[in-house]
Amino acid sequence: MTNKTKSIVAIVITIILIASISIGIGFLIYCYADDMVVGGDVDMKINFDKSAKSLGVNVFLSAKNKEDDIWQQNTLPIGNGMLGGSIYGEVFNERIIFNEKTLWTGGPSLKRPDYNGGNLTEKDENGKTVNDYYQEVKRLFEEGKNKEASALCDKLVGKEEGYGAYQCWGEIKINMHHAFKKSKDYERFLSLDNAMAGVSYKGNDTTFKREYFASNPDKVLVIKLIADGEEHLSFDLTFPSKQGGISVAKENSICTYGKVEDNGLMYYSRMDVITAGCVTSANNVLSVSGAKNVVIVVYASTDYAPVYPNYRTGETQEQLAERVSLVIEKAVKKGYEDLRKDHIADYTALYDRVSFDLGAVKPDLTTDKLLKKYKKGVIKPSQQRYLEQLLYNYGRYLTIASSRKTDILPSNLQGLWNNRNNPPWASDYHMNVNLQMNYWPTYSTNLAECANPLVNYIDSLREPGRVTASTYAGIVSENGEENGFVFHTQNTPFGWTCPGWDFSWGWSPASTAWILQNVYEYYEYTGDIEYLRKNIYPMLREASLYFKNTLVEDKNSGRLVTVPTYSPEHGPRTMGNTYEQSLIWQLFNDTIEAGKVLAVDGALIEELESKIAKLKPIEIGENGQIKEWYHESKLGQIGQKNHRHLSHLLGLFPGDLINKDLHPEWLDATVVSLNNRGDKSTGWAMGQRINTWARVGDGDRAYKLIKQLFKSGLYSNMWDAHPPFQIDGNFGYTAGVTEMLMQSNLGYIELLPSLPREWANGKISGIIARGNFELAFEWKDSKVIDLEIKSNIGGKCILKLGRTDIKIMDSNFLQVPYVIENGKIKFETQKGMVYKLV
Ligand code: FUC
Ligand code: CA
Repeated sequence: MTNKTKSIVAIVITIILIASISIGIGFLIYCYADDMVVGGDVDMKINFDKSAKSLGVNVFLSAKNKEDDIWQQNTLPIGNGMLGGSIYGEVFNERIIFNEKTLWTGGPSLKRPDYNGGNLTEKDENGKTVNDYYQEVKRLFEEGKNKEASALCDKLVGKEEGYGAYQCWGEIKINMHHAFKKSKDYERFLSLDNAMAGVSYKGNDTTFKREYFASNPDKVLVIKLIADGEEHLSFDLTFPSKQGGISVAKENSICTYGKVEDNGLMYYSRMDVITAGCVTSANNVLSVSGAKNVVIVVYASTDYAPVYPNYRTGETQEQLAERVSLVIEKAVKKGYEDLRKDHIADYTALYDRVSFDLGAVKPDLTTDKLLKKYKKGVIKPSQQRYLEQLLYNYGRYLTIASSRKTDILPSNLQGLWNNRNNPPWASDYHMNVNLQMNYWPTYSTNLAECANPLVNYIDSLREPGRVTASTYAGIVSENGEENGFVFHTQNTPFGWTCPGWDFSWGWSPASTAWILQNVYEYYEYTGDIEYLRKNIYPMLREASLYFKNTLVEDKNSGRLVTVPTYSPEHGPRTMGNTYEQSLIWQLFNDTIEAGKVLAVDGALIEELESKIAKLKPIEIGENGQIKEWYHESKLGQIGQKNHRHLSHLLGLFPGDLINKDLHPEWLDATVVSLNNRGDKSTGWAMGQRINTWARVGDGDRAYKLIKQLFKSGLYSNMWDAHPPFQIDGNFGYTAGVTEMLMQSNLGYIELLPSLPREWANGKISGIIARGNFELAFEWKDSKVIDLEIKSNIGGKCILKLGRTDIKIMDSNFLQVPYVIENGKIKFETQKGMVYKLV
């Protein structure tokens, strides 16, 4: 190298060095000179600058079908519990997929006169009933003939015919006759603050705006279109059914109706247009022209009723039409402004109960772009906190949109949004984690009434569940005497309670015990004793009877077990396993607790107490793990490593069996097992991991999973990707974050049990602890600095704060006496009083 080249090289290297250092410093400044403020008021909005069709899709999370991908990744959901829409926001050919929660195939039908919830009641070609096989499987396991017993389990299945699927109702289509070819300044958003969605764009100097919402008080879905400028609105409106129904346009209404081909379920929808512009109708089309603003109101219903065994209201087509029309006419009369006002008041009454603040600042980027930055790891902390807050609030938004107090069905695998007639897993009610997860955040985030449809749905499964208990397990309830009901992995609105058509995913009596934990939590959080007495306890009692009656003694271990058992969805079939034993333990535990609160069933409670002691769900294996099967010794010897289900760890979350107070060694073993299951999973399995690590008390690990979820588990519309879209993961996240900030399942309230380093400063208010204490607190440098507790029903409050140097003042500024026991603060509260800790 000549001297000249040497010096050029040196100069180039120096320039590169200086450049990279400044880029580095620049990036650091960009990241950390970030104006995070706890206490700011930040709009919670999912927004895009493109319509669903124009926004790209994530190929890694793809459904492999373009149409499905555009829908599941990019549309924006609105809902009022019973019905909803997913909005594309197309400028020229607007589409809104319309859904109503009861529109299902399957169940009773003229085609299936013998429909009975899928139970196999006939004898098979060997002249045997499923109960014969059940008894044989039990005997073989008892005799230690595991191979024969396992093979015979395949006989313990249900039918497939008549299962059905949640259906897509149809599509609201608005074909605009714009005088321009291209629009500008496009925006599409969903505001979580008031449950309003919107689209706006400009064309020929006119601003076009649309607003969309689904009102719970008025039951209708509403769309308003506005043209602000020279141009007018002119478009064709149709509402084709996805069920082949007839659509008739007349004056300013379109009525779409028919019967579901498979089961004769009647459906009827009516859509009315209100405008000062001109409306004409022909066939199935309403044509609007010369309008400055147009309001579209939609309502729909079916003749489904959640009543065994017919599941129909008994209405005639005319009565159904009249019921739907009355709702529409009332809404039309009320007018847009009042509909909107009442909708927002109704929604915010629920949504505003909780506010969560990690110091986010409203970013000036669209949601898809923010998510991309999060994925690439180049997002500012204030923007990252924004997305984390947004996803938290979204879980609450989606709960309010898909499960309201008076709904006749709970939210399903997709909440209530569905673009096809053969959705994944029929978009049904899955109970080996999914429906449970849908309702994990409901109580703690102050939405207890949104769980009423769940409690009622489980109640509605008791009658058909008795048929399953007797058909398979020979547990007969007769002459008004209840001996037990049961259902398995998957359910429908038509009392489908039999095991699935394949044992390896379909057999799961423990699902019954599991979902009853969600039901019992209604009481734990609200403290509503009358509701416990009338609605909840009868279910707990009857399910406990089923398990009490099916438990047998395992001669080898002396343990009381159910037979056969299967840990979802891997490993061998055995006599008892940790999954089933833990869930029965929880059910007995809750039944005993409830029985004592109500002072009823003394003898039964005593019997359950003697049985619960013999369940012995937890054993620790050679590698210090929680065994999933009792014959497991080394970790990983049985089953699939990294399996998504955490079935043997349910005693920790959502259960009360494994905890740091009573059995720290079990908690340690849970950590070994959790590590073995790994941090890489998808959809709900990430949600479950976040909650479980939160219960372990490891906030940094829970946060690592949150980051992973943001990087690989969300679509642009922030729906959770299993993939495909499955809503449980959204609810799992919201529950998990709450669990990181507050836990209350061990008889006391613990604040910040799993706070990650990244969330060192923050504020949350309105969340609920068991015992119905409403909490508002702020933390700084990972320590609680401010706490207010509202006692909604009175009673003793026990607190674990991490500090005891406090003073308690009530709303009358009087100092409240307290005692300290084992580092916990205990004081008596009065109903309605707010306590301030200083
Ligand atoms: C359970 C899970 C599946 C899926 C299905 C709906 O069976 O194991 O992953 O989420 O539910
Ligand atoms: Ca409990």
